[in-house]
Amino acid sequence: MYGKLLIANRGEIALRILRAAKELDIKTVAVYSEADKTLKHVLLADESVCIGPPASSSSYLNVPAIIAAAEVTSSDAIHPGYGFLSENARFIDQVEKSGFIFVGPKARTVEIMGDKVAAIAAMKKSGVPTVPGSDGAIGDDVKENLRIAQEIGYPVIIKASGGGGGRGMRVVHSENTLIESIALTRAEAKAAFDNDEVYIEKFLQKPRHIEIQVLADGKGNAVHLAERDCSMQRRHQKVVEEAPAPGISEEIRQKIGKVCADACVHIGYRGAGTFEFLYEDNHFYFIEMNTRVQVEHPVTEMITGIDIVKEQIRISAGETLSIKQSDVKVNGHAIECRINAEDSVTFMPSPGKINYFHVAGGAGVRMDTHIYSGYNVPPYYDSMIGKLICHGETRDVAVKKMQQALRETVLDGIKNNIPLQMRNMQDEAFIKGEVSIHHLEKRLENESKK
Ligand code: MV4
Repeated sequence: MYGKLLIANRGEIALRILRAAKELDIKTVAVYSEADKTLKHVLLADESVCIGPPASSSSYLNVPAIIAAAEVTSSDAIHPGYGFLSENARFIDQVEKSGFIFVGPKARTVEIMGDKVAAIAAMKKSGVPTVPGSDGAIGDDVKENLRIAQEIGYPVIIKASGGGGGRGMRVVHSENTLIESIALTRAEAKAAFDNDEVYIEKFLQKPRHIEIQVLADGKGNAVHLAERDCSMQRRHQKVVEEAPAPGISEEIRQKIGKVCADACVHIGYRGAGTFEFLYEDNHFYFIEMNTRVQVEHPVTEMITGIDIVKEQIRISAGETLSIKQSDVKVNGHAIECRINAEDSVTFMPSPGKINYFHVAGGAGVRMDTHIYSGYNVPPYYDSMIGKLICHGETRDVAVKKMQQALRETVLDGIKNNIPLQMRNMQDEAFIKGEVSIHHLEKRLENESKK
């Protein structure tokens, strides 16, 4: 194992990475912006380096500053967390060319997964079920495109290869608007991603978002850590996540999980990763692969007992995966509520000083957060300030625990979404475990009419 890890992120995930490193007896280096001197992990790290002004573009996205910080501190490795540079293939390339270990996949893998057409092609070749659609990027032949969409059957969705996470998509309900929609999506994609490649998929109308967590060592070993359901979302931002997904049997879990683990071996995947699927009418359809640790990884940790961040670090040090598939058992149920500094009705960000923070407690209650009484939430970054995770023997118990944990939490001084999460934990459809990706937005629309 190496001796020093630089954490190229902020907030709760930076603290999460620091804790994992400490457990592995690895020294930590925090890099922080001028707005982040008082972050909890900066105060706890063995060393810290200011890398620039508050704006992310000048600090957490500033590649030369981060590499320089790794150099002056003689760090061995860099953990990117999520967001920022975590899925930037050029960053990975520079990290490795500068002689540091990147905690994550190879640059080439990240590049492929960032190109949705290439990612889908790689997955198809590896035996992963995909959405019926065009075989890769489409051309500009009007007749041919009409034929492709006709064969798929309307409604279809046009997606930009450079998009993902909800950017660069357009739903088409009939052949009347197909050609103009392709042209529009292509033009937007060219402007936004400098890549005008687009492809067509069958539009699934009421899917759930189910994703499979994997770990692979890049040396032929890979396991899956079951699935998460992340259907409770608003504007492509997840709000509540859980594991396992309601209604997925052990047989189905092992079947789709093995497909993902085998695909990891097939493509030479290394590190933690997530296969994102749309799930409708008992079928899984691959849409994207995330090559980073995800915000919602704790629900998987709670049901499997596996520390995903420690595994990422061990894998990056060249260790062989110590977990066999038969070691991975699903125990109980876990739910995560994202805690955001925002108005719980208007969703307007609400940075500012936290006068008082009291964390919920009890068996199976976990709060991953960097905030503390007196901490000032800066206005420059994402409004997520923590995650409350509850684990119970059953899903019903986990919901009850979450209701109580939300009640116990005191977060005074800034507006936050705890009132929204309370409503979510009392939402009948959510409690039944049968919500699609559209459920929350539809409910919010109804609530706003009342
Ligand atoms: C889809 C879809 C329906 N059919 N693809 C949105 C984000 C990106 N990851 C893919 N997305 C979607 N792709 C087909 N063929 C619906 C969505 C979608 C969605 C997916 C996951 C989570 C939330 C979503 C919200 C709206 C639309």
